Amino acid sequence: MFKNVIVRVPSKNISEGITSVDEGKPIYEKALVQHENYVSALTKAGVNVTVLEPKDDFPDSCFVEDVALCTSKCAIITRPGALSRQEEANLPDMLEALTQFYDTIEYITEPGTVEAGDIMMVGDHFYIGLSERTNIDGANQMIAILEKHGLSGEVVELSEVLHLKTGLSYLENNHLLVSGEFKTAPQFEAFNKIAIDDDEAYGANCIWVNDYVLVPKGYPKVQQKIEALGYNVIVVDTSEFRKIDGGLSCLSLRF
Ligand code: CIR
Repeated sequence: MFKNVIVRVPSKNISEGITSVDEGKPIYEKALVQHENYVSALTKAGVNVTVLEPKDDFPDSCFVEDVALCTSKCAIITRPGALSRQEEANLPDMLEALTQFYDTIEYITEPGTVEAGDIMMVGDHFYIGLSERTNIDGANQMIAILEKHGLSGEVVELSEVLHLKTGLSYLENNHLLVSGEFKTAPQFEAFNKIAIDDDEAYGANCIWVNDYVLVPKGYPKVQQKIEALGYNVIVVDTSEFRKIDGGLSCLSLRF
């Protein structure tokens, strides 16, 4: 069960967020409304939501998932691989928020880089994607911290997507949404894999929150497959975040 979630209101400069797609720039006012609806969906799923103030100097700062990993034992502040995002991890209000919930805060340090969008939690085990944002030094630091707290981690190579969880979502009960390169990855053989078609690949980024699953709007085949597993689905429009490579998981820390 998740009890708590931390989110950050989108920056006025969200249109300047990093992107790899050519889908136009996010419209700030629309992003704000979509973010409010996201918070409402989380509230419906029964979690307590801490909403941090926007940070206009950081166009990507609504994607709080990348700046910390929240485990059952400690929170780990990351060191993002994207230079324009590195200071997001040091914003004092995030540290303050985490300190309210955690006695132990750990840190990834130079030359390690980690964006926690690359980390998927499965119980006490954490899969850590090696990407353009998360390097092996960062992954090894993360594994050492996890092991120090009685948890475990392993690395996963990835090449096609931005972050590990761009293409994978763990829905608990051994159910794993998989798209693209992860459909055949040997590390995920033991899961009940739910394969997502390439034309709905963005829909592979869903979030499980206490038997609800939040699914992005516009991915009917993904929605149907998740409903068939017996989950209550809440559909959330993320069109503005998609324009800068962001999805449902990226917008929150859940713990
Ligand atoms: C970035 O490129 O860093 C942002 N525009 C998108 C971050 C998405 N975060 C995530 O997948 N966890």
